[in-house]
Amino acid sequence: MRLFDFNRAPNPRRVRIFLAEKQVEIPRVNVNLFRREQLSPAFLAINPGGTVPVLELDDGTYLSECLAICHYLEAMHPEPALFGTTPRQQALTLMWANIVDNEGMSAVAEVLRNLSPGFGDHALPGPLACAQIPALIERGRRRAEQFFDRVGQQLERGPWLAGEDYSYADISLLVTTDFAGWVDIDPIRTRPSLQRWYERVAARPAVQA
Ligand SMILES: N[C@@H](CCC(=O)N[C@@H](CS)C(=O)NCC(=O)O)C(=O)O
Repeated sequence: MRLFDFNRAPNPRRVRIFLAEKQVEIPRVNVNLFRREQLSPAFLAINPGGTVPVLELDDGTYLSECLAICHYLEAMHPEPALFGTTPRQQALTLMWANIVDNEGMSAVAEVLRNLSPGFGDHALPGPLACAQIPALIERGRRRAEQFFDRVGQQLERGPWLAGEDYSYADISLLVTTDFAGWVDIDPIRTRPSLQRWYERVAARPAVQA
């Protein structure tokens, strides 16, 4: 098993934190996104989507998408449970994980990818050349603020995003919250519940991964 990774990128960080919580180590292959190695023919043969992380299984299967990778790792290493242990907790974890991806991570990425000169002809991940649209910067900021309001409200109801237990959804939210800092969004400053949650998660050694 090998993990195709890039240590500066937020999405692979979700898998690295997940592995650290499980205290599992696997070999890593560095794919340098700054040099666009993800768009090389060799890497596109592994993941036509041109993104990291990718988990290579021993039978040669390649898994992309953090959610699928972490779900697989959970099945292989059930302790500690990070996707819930009851049908209700499992469903809530997936629900919030999806909300974080669709509303949070994608909003912050929308800002960064339409703002940063490094993404000039590459405003969407993948092999398709794609120009930036400056109007999406402000739209992304508004989407991100709305997302952080939503998770802030959820965290007023309980300690962790998906309910009683720390889960994959919290890992995803932590990575998204830190990622927001890349575009000068500070979600915790004005949201006390998010700030309290952030302090709890940031104290976990695994988040250094
Ligand atoms: N939905 C994917 C997103 C993966 C993704 O977007 N990864 C970024 C790094 S954070 C990437 O590889 N970008 C490549 C690019 O921008 O070309 C997942 O969950 O793994």
